Amino acid sequence: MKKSFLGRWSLLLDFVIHWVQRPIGSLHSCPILQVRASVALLALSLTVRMSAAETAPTVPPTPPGMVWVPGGEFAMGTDESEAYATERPAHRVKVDGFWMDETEVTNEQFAKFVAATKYLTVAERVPDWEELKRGLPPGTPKPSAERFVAGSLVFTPPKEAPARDDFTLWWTWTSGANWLHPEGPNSNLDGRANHPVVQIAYEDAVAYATWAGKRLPTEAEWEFAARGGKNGQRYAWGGEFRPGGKILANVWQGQFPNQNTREDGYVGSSPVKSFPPNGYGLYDMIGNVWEWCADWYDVNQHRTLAADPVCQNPAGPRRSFNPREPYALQRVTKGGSFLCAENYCVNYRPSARRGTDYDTGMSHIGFRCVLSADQHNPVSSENSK
Ligand SMILES: [Ca+2]
Repeated sequence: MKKSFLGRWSLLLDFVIHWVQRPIGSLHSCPILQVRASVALLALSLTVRMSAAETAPTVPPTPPGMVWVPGGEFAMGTDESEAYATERPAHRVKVDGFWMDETEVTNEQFAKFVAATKYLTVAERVPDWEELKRGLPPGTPKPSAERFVAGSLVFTPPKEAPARDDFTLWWTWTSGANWLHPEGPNSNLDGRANHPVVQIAYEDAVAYATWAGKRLPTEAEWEFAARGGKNGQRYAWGGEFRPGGKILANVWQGQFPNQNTREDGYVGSSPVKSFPPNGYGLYDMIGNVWEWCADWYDVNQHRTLAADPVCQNPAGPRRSFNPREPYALQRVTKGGSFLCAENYCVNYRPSARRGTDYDTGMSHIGFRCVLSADQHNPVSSENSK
């Protein structure tokens, strides 16, 4: 291609030079020559443009609802002493560019997937004991049959400040809770079409992503994207939690878990895009709902990766490891949610990370998808419009 471009270029250049080098007077005085010179210059211009088009790299069109995250090297995690131990230390990581959903997957989008595939989420299925006991200490007795009902975990705020820090005081296993009934059988999605879908287990998120022709982000991709180009900053928007007093993400205001002042306008989830986007044009990376990542969760993962000068596209550990829940099989979730409060869990930071049981949906966990540059497939990604 390059050779033919140069060949045409030199032929046309010779042609133009031939005419331009003729006496100016003759060009001006002879209309025929003026026309020939104009044609030559036009042909040259067209050829240069055509050749540029031939040699330019093919840039695929932006998939609907996604933005391009350019990739690069950054400090993943943090060295801040007040951050949780599992976020430390900061270490160098490089990720390739990728496409990312600009918002969390919404109820409306998830409904299209279910309508097309008849998919039944984990929370809608009766639990399988064989599957369930994989995440329990060996020898755990099988619960009675009446405990085996489809359901999920729902946030149920206590009326008073709890006497102890025990999440079982505000999380309730609720029969009939699922993505269509996020707070239990008496709740529904009325007015929440553009809220993030919740009560989604890891395998539900993977099933949706596969249908959409996409995948879940790695933790490194997610964190790089959440930082929005503001690398090394505590928050996705800079160094201050509330710059100028402004609330920039859907998190909890008031005393968690019993008092929500609703200062940001929301007690629960908010419609996607209710808060400003980050530097890459991504909405609600911080707050609203936690987001599944592809990686297994290992509390020591950052310490392990810090041994590498620059870790390229890390895809997570080979298995889950969390000494606080040694039998749990956990995947990484990121970004915090509408339940993250200053007085309780300050997880509304890009470096924050936690492990979530892979088979558990909760009323504050959702997801979004990504697409590698070389996986871009405009046909299959049409599914998630
Ligand atoms: Ca989020």
